[in-house]
Amino acid sequence: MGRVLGALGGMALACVLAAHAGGDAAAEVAEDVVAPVTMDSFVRVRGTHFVLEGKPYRFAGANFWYGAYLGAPGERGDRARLVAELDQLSAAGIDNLRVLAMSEASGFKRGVRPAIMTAPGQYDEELLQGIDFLLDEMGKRDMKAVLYLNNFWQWSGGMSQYVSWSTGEPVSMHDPDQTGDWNGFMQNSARFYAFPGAQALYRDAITTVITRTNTINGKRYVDDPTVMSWQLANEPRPGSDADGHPNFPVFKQWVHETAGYIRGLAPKQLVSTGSEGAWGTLRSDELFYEAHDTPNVDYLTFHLWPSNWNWMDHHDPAARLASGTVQAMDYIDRHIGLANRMGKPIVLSEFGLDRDKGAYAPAAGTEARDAFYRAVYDRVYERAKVGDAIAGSNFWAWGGRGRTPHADAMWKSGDPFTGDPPQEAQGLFSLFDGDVSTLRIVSAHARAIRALE
Ligand code: IFL
Repeated sequence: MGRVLGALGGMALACVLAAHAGGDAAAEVAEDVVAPVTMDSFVRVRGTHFVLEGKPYRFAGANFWYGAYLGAPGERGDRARLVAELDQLSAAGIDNLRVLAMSEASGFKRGVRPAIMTAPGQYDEELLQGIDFLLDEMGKRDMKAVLYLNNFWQWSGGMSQYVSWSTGEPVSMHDPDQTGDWNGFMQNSARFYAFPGAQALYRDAITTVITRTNTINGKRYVDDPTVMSWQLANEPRPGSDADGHPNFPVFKQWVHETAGYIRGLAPKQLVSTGSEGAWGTLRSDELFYEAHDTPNVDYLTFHLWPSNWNWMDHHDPAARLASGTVQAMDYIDRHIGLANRMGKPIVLSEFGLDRDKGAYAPAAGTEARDAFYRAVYDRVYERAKVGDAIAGSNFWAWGGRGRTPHADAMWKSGDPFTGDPPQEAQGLFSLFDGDVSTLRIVSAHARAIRALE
């Protein structure tokens, strides 16, 4: 359906999709002109750019960490919500979604429940079917998926849970939501890179997902052009800034070997790390560069978190908006410079800011956030326009119609999902379905970046 829909504008696209979902005559026509899957159908790297169907591929995307959870069958997921939100995203011009594709059952206070890996080497088939459904629906809308296969942070179990399985130590010993010790948590999470048992289990998880055949459409994941890229993890770090330096060599080796392993399984698709950039690599541009300077990593990623990094204030993002934006622009420029130097594309695969006055409610204003999104998109566009290595962005995060039922806004098992994972207040960085002004900014950027030659 790709080439046919590619020529249509946003609203027309939404109409065609609505018809397609209904299975009427319009859908039959669309089915008749399905383009054959060739290597051109996969996003590939050419120099510092992506190409798709012989043309540059530049995108405006979203983070949708729980997309696969919504895709699970029956009561386990919420397929009606997922379909409606994919339609809304697609109509807004968002064609690239970054999604969690593996989670591990853990005792973390703020870990997501249920998990895809229920015990070492055991998987919840219905949650895996959630990935199937998501990919199938994304494919119908010409969307591309970036799937991450692990997490440095606690909210999906992640690396710390593999450490726990290897050592027998309960994760509660290092749970930052209980101890408040983030450095201790990070150092413990980074032990993951060096444990052979943890690596064997992680590779089992990688293999389980990547070699899967989609139960909805019969496609092998490795043959599905909907998958643009596999990411090693969400925000993998060598350890804490204070104590992580000795871990750097093993971290770098892990990047190289894991990326190579994934490439061997999925040679038609791309491999990226999921890194935050220099901020997550011991605050060093050069170490970030060094960790990614392997032919097994196809492109670079970086993240931008001005309030988390204290360049702006969580409780009043307007207060230091101007100075924080200057720092943010510098961070963007430096990373594009590193990518130009390495000769690979780079993607800003997370950025976000709080609502006005740090509120969580969808009704609260987004003036500062809108200004920040605009500044980020303008810089991405300007740099892409002159041929620099920046290829796309994914805002953090799509909250859609998710709403917290709790006064403290903290997630509890069974609650609807929002863009904010369970360790954070629901609404902190979410872009909700009714955030009209922000969505308008995203859409305008999507149109502009796609129109670049
Ligand atoms: O929720 C966080 C997520 O774990 C991430 N980066 C920053 C987000 C907002 O704090 O990957």
